Amino acid sequence: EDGHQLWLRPHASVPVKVVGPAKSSALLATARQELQQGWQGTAGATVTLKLTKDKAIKYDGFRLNAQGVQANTERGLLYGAFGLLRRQQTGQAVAEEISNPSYEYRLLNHWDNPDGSVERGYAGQSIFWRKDSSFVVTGHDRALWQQYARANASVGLNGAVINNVNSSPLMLSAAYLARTKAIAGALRPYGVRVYLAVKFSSPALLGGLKTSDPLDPAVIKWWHAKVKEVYQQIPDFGGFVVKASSEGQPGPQDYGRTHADGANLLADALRPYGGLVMWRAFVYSPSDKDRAKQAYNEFVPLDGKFLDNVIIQVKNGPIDFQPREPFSPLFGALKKTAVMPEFQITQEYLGQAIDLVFLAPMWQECLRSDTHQAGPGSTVARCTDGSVYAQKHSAMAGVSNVGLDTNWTGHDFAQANWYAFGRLAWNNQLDSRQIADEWLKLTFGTAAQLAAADWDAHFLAPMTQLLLASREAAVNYSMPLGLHHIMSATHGHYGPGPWWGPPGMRADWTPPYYHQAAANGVGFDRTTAGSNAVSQYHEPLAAEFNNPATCPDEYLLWFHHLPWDFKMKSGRTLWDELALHYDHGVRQVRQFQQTWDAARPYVDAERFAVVQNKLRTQSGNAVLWKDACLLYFQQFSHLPIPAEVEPPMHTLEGVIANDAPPLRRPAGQP
Ligand code: BDP
Repeated sequence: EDGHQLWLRPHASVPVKVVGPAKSSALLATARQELQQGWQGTAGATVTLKLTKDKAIKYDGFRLNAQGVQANTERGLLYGAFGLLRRQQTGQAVAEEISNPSYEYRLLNHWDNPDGSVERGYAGQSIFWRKDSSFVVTGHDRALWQQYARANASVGLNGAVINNVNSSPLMLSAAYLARTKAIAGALRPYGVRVYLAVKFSSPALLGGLKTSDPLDPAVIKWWHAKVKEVYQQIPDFGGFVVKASSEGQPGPQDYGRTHADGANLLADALRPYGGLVMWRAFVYSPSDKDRAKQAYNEFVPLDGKFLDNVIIQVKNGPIDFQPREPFSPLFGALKKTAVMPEFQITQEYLGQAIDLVFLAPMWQECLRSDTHQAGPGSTVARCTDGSVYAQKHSAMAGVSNVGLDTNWTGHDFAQANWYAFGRLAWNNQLDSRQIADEWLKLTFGTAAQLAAADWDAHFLAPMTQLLLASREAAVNYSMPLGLHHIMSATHGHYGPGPWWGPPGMRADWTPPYYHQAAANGVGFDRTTAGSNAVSQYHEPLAAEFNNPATCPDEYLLWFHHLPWDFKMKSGRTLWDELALHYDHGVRQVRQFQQTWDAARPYVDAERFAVVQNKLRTQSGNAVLWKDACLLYFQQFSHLPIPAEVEPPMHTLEGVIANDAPPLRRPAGQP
């Protein structure tokens, strides 16, 4: 059991007769095949796939009933087939129901580079690109892409951006477009469209033009011709994702133009073909006093200036995929522009492929946050799915954790995050508990186990608890009470680094900028007396966040700089509370180890051993975080670590020495 089958493990199926529309297509063939190889219902039953024009069905949604699946699109029939099978495999009754996706476009973003490496990838090299790229597409490539597409389709994902947002202009060259076309061909039968991340300066870098100024006629002509070339190769191409004027990437601002000028140039070229522009709002410059405010400041004045096939892609929080951030204030604030959430499935800041962290609760927290922008109930989910503001298109993106590793995601349990992302993009109201329950059943449960009396009590229930608690545990042992961005960059964002900051490094890339620890306290003052980032939130949130007495503990040090002896809602001091949170995180991971050990009889030996080992490393990581952060902050607080807290097993000097960049010795020397 190497995990390669994901949540789609083969089940002993019974015969079924699938009756479909007269016309044949690759998508319909896929739907039929899935039903035939996975059917668990009545043996010999007839399932009808029917294309309809049903107003109650939205986008690629479907209607299920005893007769089969009805949908307005072929994709809908495929999703209905998978929906039916999932209900059978997880023991849910199939009742008459309509299932509509919350978002029209549900995409993975792959941060894959043309040389086959994956930025922030922890599961091996890219499944799409290879360093040796002779551009030969092998049978193995195609098979893998198809398995990948099938997994996406099974959870309703319908798009894949197959290269890094830190994009290479090469992606739009003929050789790369040819491979992109081959990838598109493998994904198409599963309803997954390909998209590309493009570099804004491609006209100059690839096209040899003197400029990439979005208002320059030659540049406009170049993009129109390029887009035409792309659609000649890939008629159902999805569109472009752009990271512009951010972290060294070129953008319209290099030419004195706005994000709207840049996005609209591309949108205009894509529009005749039905293509989209997903323009990222992850922008910040080294100069500003509070990085958390920058995206809002840049984009709110442009509201209404974007063409209707532009969607602004906004990370869940205002900084950068931290273990916990309040929602980005752009959600709900852009009222005349389509906005889509971007989540990070790959666990850059949440333990990578080592720590077991189920991210559905984190995404649910963001989606359910009430922005109040159009009155109470204007949640992030509703502000982005078209319920609150009329927007032509809606979408959600997740930065993928997939690589060439046999189990796809590095950690067997990281598969759950891929699964969860797809399920939430389909239904942004879905509860994390249900997602955990489904995934565990599909990934670990055999038919016999699902039927056995002890499986629920001894495996499913404790493991569901573990999954649901795992994200809060990670917050507790790494960045509790609103702390953020205090990881070390020495080891690629894994592990603590509140001290981190090589000489000359820009301040907003270093932890001390974010935690502001000093003798007088800790935390980033974003109140009206500080950076005033609170004012970017709609009332009553601005007032609630602004006051430490009403600000939720989860966001306390995000919005406030408070003295070490600040009295918390619990009655304890801030220092004690911080120490207890770190300690609690460590204890939670130890509990996870015990839960997993007790699950041994219900898990195959292979996956059991791998996960057990990873939990051991995670446990050590949690202790390291706790010790490092408490000892580091203690230098400023000068307060004793509370007696209930496990005493540090590291020294601060030791941890910092270990965080130094690896020694580089000349080759051939010891
Ligand atoms: C940061 C990552 C960086 C990405 C960036 C982005 O560290 O590798 O390029 O996000 O989203 O979190 O553009």
